[in-house]
Amino acid sequence: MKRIILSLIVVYFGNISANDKTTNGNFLKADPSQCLAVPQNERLDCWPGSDGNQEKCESRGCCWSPPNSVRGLPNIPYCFYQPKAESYKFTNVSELPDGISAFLERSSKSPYPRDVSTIQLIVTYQSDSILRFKIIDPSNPRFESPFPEIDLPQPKTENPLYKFNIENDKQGFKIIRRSDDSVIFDASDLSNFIYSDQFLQITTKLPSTNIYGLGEERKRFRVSTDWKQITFFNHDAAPQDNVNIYGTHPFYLLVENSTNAHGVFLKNSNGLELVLQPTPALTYRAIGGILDFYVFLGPTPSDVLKQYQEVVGKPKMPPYWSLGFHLCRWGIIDLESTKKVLQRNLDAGIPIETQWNDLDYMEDHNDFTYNKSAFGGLPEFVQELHKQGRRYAILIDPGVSGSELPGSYPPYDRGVELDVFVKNSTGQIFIGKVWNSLTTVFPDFTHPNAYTYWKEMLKEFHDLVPFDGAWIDMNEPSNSEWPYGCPDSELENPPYRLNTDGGALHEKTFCMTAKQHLGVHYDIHNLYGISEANITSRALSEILGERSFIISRSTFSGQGRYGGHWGGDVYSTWDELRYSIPHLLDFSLFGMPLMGSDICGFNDNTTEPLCNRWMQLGAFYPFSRNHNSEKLMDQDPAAMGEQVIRSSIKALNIRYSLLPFLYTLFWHASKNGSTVARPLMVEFPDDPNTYDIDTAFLWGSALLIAPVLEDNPSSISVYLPKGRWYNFYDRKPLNSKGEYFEIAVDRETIPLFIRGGSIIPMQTPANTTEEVRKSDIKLLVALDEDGKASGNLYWDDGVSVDVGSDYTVLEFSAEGNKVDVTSSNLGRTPPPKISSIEVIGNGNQNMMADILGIDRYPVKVICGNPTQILYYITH
Ligand code: MIG
Repeated sequence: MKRIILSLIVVYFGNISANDKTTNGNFLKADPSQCLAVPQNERLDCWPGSDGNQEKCESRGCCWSPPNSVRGLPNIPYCFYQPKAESYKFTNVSELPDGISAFLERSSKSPYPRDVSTIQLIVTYQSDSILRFKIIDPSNPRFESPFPEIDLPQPKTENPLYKFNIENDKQGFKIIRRSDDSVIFDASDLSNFIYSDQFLQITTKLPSTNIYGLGEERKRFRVSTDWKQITFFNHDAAPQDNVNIYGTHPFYLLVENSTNAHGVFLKNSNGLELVLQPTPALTYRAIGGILDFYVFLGPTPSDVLKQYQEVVGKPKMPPYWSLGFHLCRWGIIDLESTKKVLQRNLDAGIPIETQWNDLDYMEDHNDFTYNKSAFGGLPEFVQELHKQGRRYAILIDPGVSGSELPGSYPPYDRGVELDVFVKNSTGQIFIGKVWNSLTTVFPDFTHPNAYTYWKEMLKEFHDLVPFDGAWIDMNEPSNSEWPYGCPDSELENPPYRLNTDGGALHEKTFCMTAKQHLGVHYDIHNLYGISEANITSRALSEILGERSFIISRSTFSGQGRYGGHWGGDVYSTWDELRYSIPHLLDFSLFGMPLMGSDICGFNDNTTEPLCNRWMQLGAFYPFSRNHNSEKLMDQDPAAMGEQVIRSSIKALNIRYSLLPFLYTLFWHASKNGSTVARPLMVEFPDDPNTYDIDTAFLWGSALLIAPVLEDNPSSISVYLPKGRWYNFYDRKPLNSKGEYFEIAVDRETIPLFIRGGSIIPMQTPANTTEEVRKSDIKLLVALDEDGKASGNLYWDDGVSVDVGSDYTVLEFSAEGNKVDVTSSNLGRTPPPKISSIEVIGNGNQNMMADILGIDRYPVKVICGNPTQILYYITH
C-alpha cells in the first residue's frame, strides 16, 4: 500500500524543481513565497487545535506564520496550507441518469492515521431544487446515521436549478446556481481535504456572510464568520459562548448577495467541528462517519426551509392544549406546594393550562415512581386538573436506577429481561450515575426492544398517574460518574481532539466505547436524544390515544417530527432574555417550531424587572413555560408582584386570543415546513436591513413581536419592513419605507404590530384553551395599501393523532368592499361561528362585509367610523 502512495507522489510532484525536499516522509516543505501570498482571511488551518508549533506545522508541509502584533486573534491559524497543497484527484468520473459517480485518489498522505486512499463521490440530482452529494469509502462501509429518517421519492428532475461541476484540473468541484452562476458550494480547492478514518475535513467557500443556523449554540442569529468555531457534540451544559450544548443541527441557510437563498445540511452523527472564517468560508471537520450533504437551492429562504424539511421531516402537529401557558419549576418538593403555586396563579388570574413537576415527584429520583408521602394524592390531583380542563406534565430522565433490590423496581428488571440497556465495551451493562442514589443504567433507544420496554414503563406509570405530557431531560446523554472508568481506545482518544467542553469526549456522558444496538457510542452519541424522543413520542400517543406532547433537551436534525424543545438552563439575565430569540429562531430553521426558553430564567435568581419583560416575551414563544431551578426564589408570575402579574395577564390574554392563528401556523408548518416564529429575514429576504435582526420576530407573516429587552426605557426602536403596519393596541397605521420607528413603551406592554394585508382569526381569551376554543371567532382584517388582505384558519379537534378529513380550513380574503370566507375543507368538528369582523385601514370608505361561501354566516354591518370600521356578523 505504502509503495503505491509513494509512487503516486513521484508522478504527482514530478515536475517540481529538485530544490523542494520532502520532510517527514511525505510532506513537501512549504514554499515561503507561496505562504506569504496567502491572505490572512484565506488561511486554511493546517493544525486545528491548540497544540501546534512551528516544527509540527512544517512537518505537515504547511506554512507557519504567527500573528503580527496588530491583529493577534488566537483563532486566525498560524499554521496553514500552502496554496499548492494537494489531497485527492478525480480519477474516474461517470455521468449517471440522476447524477454522477466519481472516484478520487489520495496523492499524499494526510497527517491523520488511516487515510482512505480511494473515495467515491456520489451525486444525486434528487429534484430540481435538492441535490445530494455523498462521499464514501467504496471498499469499506463506514458508519452512516439512520437519523433523520429520510424517505425521499425517486430522484426526478426537469429543470434543475443547479449544476454540479467537477473542475477542469480535477482537483475539486462546485455546485452552481444555473440562473446567475453563483457558486453555492465551492470545494474547488481541496488542498485541505482529508478523508481518514477518524478525521474528515472539507472546506467550502461561501458566497456571502449572511449565514444562519448551525446549532445548537448560544449565538446571534446571523452566525459570525470571524473565525467562529462551532462544536457539535451533544452536551449537558448551560448555554454560554463557544460551548457545545444539548443539540446538533448541522444545517445552514445562506442568503446570497442576489438575495437568493440556499441551504446545506450535513447528515453525520459523529462529533463535528465547523469553522467559519471571513474569506468567507466554512470548514467541516467530522471525527467519523461519512460526508453526506444535501443542498437546497431555494431560491427563497422559505423555499430552502421547506426543502430541508422535505428531507429531514416536517414538524409534528402539537396538541392544541400544549399552546397554552405552562407552569413549572424544579424544587416544588411536595404536592401541597404544587397545589399552592398553581392556586396562587389561578387566583391572580394567570391562565395556567399545564402544571408540571420536575424530578421532585419521584421516589429517590427514580423514573416511573412517585413519592407516595410527599406526593401522596398525586393521581387525584391530576384527575382534578383534568376536570378543570387543565393538563399535567412530568419530567422523565432516560437513565433508571441500577441499584434497587431485585424484584422491587421493574424499570431495571424488565430492562435486563428485554436486554435493552447500553453495554460497555466488554458486553456488560454500562454503569454510570445521574440522579439515582447509587448507579444509573441507560436504555438503548436504538435497540429493537426499546419501544416495548419504554412503552410498558410509560403505560404502567400512566395507569397510576395519568400525565399528559413528557419532558425528556438529560438525554445528551448526561452522566457524571464512570465507576469502572473508560477503557483507553482510539474512540476515547481519537487522533483529533474536538474542542468539546470539559476536554474528554466522555466528559459528562458515556464512554465512547459503550455499545448500543446501532453501534458504538462514539458514532451515535448525538443520536441518543432523538432516538429517545422518537420512541417516547410514539409510545405516548399510543397510550393516550391522542397526539402526544413531548419536549426534549437533546435534539438532532429532523427531531421536529417527534416534538419540541426548550432552551434549557438559561441564566436569569438580560443577556439570556435577548439570546432566547435567536435560540428560538434557530429552531424555527431546524424545523422544530415548538420551542421556548425557561421564562424568567432558570439558573440564579431572577429579578422583578427581568421577569416582567420575560413573561411578556415568553407569551410569544411557541412553547411558553415559566421554569426555574431549585433553591431559588419563586418566579411564578403570582409570586413576582402586581407589575409582573399585570404584564403576564395582558400578554397571555393576547396569546390566548391568537390561539387559532398560532395553531393554524403550526398546521402550515407541519404540512409545508413553514415557520411559526419567523425570522424577519425569512419573510423579507429582499430587505438586507432584516438580515441582522434578532431582537424581534414574526408569528407567520402577520404579526411582528418586538419585545422590550430592558427594564424600563421610554421607547424602543422597531424596524418595520416596507409596507403598511398597524400598532396592535391602538390600531394606528404605520406606513414604513423600510425604517426604524421609535415606539413609546410602558412597563406592562409588549409592542406588537399587525402587518397590512393580513386577516387574523382570533377568539376570546379565557382561563384554559378549552374555554377559548368555545368562544366565537373574530376576524381581524388589516388592509394593505391597496385595500386587500388575506388569511386562513385551520381547525380540528385539537387532539386526534390522525384527523383524516375531519378538519376545517377557512380561507379569508378582503378586497374592495368585500370579505370572503370560503372553505377548502369542512370537518365534523367545525370551528365556532365567526361573530365579528374588524376591518382596519380602510380610511373613509364604507366597506361592506359580505361573507360568501358559507351560508351559515350571514353578515350585518353594525357600526363604522372614519379610521376604524367595525363590522359584526350576526347569526
Ligand atoms: O441536572 O431535573 O435542564 O430544566 O429542572 C439538572 C432538574 C437536571 C436539567 C434541566 C432542568 C431541570 C433539571 N435538570
